[in-house]
Amino acid sequence: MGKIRNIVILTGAGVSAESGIDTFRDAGGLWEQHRVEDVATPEAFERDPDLVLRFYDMRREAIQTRQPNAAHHALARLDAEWPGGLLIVTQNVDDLHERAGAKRVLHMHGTHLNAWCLACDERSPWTGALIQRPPCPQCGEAALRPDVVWFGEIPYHMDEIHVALREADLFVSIGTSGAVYPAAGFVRDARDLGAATLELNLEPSQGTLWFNEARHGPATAVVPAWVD
Ligand code: BV8
Repeated sequence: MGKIRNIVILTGAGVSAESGIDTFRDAGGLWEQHRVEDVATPEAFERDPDLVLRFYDMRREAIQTRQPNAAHHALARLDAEWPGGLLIVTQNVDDLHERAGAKRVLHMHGTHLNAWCLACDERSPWTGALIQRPPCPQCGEAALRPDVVWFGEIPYHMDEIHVALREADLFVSIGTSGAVYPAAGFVRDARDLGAATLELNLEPSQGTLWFNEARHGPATAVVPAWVD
């Protein structure tokens, strides 16, 4: 990779698909006959907390029984070996990048590992089913929600992400449909700021025309081929 010094990698549900974690589109975007966009919102949590907590308990259970795949391992190798700047910005709430050994990872939509207390505003490890209303380890109140970013909520780490995009020489998008903002807009930011852009995805994403290059196929094939 010629004059590439700093790389920003955006990953979505497609990078974990071959680990057996449903993407949002594969599940038909449905949960108990609700559209995911209608379940992953503060309004849904307000209206029917049990439905939302059941959804996240199920997602957390599924993640805990899955393993990183060859795409996660290839990205972890790149992270360990790349001498320049490298940042993996993931939209995923699973921790498969970290479990493959990646270090420079930011979860812009939060993570299934933590719960967030609506009484004391503290985060703590999410240890048991939230549907059981466990007491917050910090304040004891039964007011825990998943520490994930719902639709209409502000993603985490946006400042760090914009700094990394400004310094990026290469922006790579892996396993994302480009349906959800602001993540779906990063390719345009990177391109406007002079980075080369590459899409690695099973099929063309909604933003595919913004990429200089696109390689389509399963992540466990196209990501190691690109890294190695
Ligand atoms: C924000 C966490 C303001 C929880 C998620 C009206 C009202 C309110 C908001 C909006 C509105 N209209 C638009 C918006 C903005 C909204 C949005 O974009 N809505 C969409 C539906 C139009 N966004 C927000 O609300 C965001 N917040 O805008 O705040 C703001 C913004 C900036 C700065 C300040 C303030 C918050 C969005 C975050 C929502 N939370 N997740 C949870 O996970 O449960 S989003 C969730 O869905 C995922 O995290 C992920 O990001 C998204 C799904 O996207 P993908 O990861 O791409 O997954 P998908 O299934 O769609 O695609 C999979 C891809 O993989 C496919 O392309 C497929 O081909 C490919 N694939 C499949 N298998 C493989 C593969 N590729 C390779 N190999 C394979 N084997």
